[in-house]
Amino acid sequence: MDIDDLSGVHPAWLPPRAFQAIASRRVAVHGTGLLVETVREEVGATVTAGAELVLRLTGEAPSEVGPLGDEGFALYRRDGVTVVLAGAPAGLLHGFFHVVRLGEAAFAGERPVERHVPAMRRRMLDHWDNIDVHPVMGQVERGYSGGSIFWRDGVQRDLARVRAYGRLLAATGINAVTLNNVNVHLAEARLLTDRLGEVAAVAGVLRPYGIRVHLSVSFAAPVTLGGLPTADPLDEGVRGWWARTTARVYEAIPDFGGYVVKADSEGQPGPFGYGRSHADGANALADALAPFGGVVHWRAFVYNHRQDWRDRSTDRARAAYDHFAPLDGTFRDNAILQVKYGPIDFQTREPISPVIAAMPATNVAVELQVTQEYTGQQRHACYLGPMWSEVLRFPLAGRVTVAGLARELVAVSNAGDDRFWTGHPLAQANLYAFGRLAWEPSLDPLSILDEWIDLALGPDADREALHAILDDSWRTYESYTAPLGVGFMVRPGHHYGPDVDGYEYTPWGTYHFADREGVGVDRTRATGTGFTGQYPQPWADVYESLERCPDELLLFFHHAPYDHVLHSGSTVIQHIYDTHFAGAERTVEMRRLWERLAGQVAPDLDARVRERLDEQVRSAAEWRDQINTYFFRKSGVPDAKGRTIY
Ligand code: GCW
Repeated sequence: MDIDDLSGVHPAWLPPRAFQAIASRRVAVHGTGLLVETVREEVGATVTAGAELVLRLTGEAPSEVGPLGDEGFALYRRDGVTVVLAGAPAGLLHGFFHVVRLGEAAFAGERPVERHVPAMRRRMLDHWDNIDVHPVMGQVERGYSGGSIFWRDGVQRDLARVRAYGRLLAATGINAVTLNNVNVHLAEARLLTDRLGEVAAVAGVLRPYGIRVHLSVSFAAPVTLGGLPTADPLDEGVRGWWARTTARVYEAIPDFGGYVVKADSEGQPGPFGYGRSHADGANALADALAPFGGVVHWRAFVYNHRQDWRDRSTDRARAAYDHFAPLDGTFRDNAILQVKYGPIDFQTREPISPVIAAMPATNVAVELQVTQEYTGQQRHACYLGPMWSEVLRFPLAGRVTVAGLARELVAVSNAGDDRFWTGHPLAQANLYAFGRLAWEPSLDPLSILDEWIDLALGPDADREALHAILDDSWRTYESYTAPLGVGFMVRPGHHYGPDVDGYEYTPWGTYHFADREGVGVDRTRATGTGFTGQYPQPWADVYESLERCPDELLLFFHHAPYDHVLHSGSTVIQHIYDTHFAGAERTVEMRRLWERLAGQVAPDLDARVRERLDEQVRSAAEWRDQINTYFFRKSGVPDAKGRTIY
């Protein structure tokens, strides 16, 4: 299949079937503007009289509706007419896709006025796409869905696929996309200057869907692209270069979103190289963007990746807080600190990053990972909605949740040029769920899954079987991989499959410290790295205490003896054995459940899911056997149930 030909591409959650309810009705669209035109195009023919669906752009919402802002909409149904009202074109587009999601339900009975306004002002997907194929990371860093939809082998691709992507994203509520990898190589760096035309072309294609384009830029760009002797953020020449370069970007793309920066992180250049703070660095770029209304997303993922494993005083988990919390209040308004949800790195289970609560005077974006780098790489079915929902609802600062503290939600996309978009067809649900949760973090992740099933797989697909496969799949994945929040234990480099000691003696700062007595990282204030002290109460004390610490995070915070009794009543070692046997067994059950979908979904999709589930079953057994054998050999404690451990 030619990948630029959309005919073979799965329609994901926008199949023609999803539009039936609208297509069979008389629709009126009132208003002007690019996004209103998009709605008109989606609707097809519109009428002026006798409409059963009215989509109206109006400055005025009914008095019982509060302000709708730039993107919100109101929906009601009275006297047989369904009405969507919006104050701005983007709101009308989101309202339209909401009606698509509702389907026939949008045209039933009466509906009181509902107000839908996004909780997060920016809902952004970052692509870790490279322009040239990177010798180690490939076309898309941590991409498991084929190639990039933007570039292939150094060249920009036909944009038909990008257009289809924009449409899919708009239908979930996404409004910003960063095109290129945060690890910026020279080819991507040049998107800012002589390759700007490529960015403008993508912006032109995504604009009708209400999506603004952002770029990852290199902090060293004034040197590498501008030929200046320094990239010192306080140097006048450097500031002038950013100002001029940014002005040219806005000449080409007036609604350009802004920059994303990974600085002083895993080898990327940054302000530390010039003896400056990260606020100095972020503010220099923020100042260049401010006249045009742009923003800089400055990543907090700053840590020492050249650590000595023998040194027990350095704790990677502490790094972001240690670097950034003292800078609270010194960032410009248009500088947004982008913080990974956990203190380490997108693990299957981590505590919430304490940075999110530590910077009340800073705009914070929380970053999630839709691409399943550490959660099965789209070979394992792992529905992440429940994890993200748990993260967003977590009361980190008194009663204030993560969703309440974050101004924005960002995630690394899992989409590529694969015919199902996401490699594993069931991983589409993750992309869909991210957009929906970013719009409304209080949504139930299992209802979101229902929406996706309805739209993407249709009414014939066995919903019960799909829920049985996916609802707990994140916890299942957790159960057969690294235990009790300790993280990693993956194969170095590509991060797929088990390798308990793979990172144990490396410089990366991700250790489990298993010995014959116990396992886990002592991050307490009393005897460990003191990381627990970065949390507000009650968490500082809850995590500090071996007794009070939640089971699922025990080994993140404590070096616990194998015979320590968990809240569940099991010991650490027996928990490891039990969960690994049960988790691997569960994947066999998932594989069996999929059989119920035979004949209910397209044959190519069916075949792809089977192939992936087979691999999941194989891989889960490998995880089980390696983890169980490792801990049996370390501890000498046999399985109480006498099962096979090698
Ligand atoms: O999870 C790690 C990945 C890197 C990635 C880095 C980051 C883009 O292994 O591939 O680099 O995080 O978030 O910057």
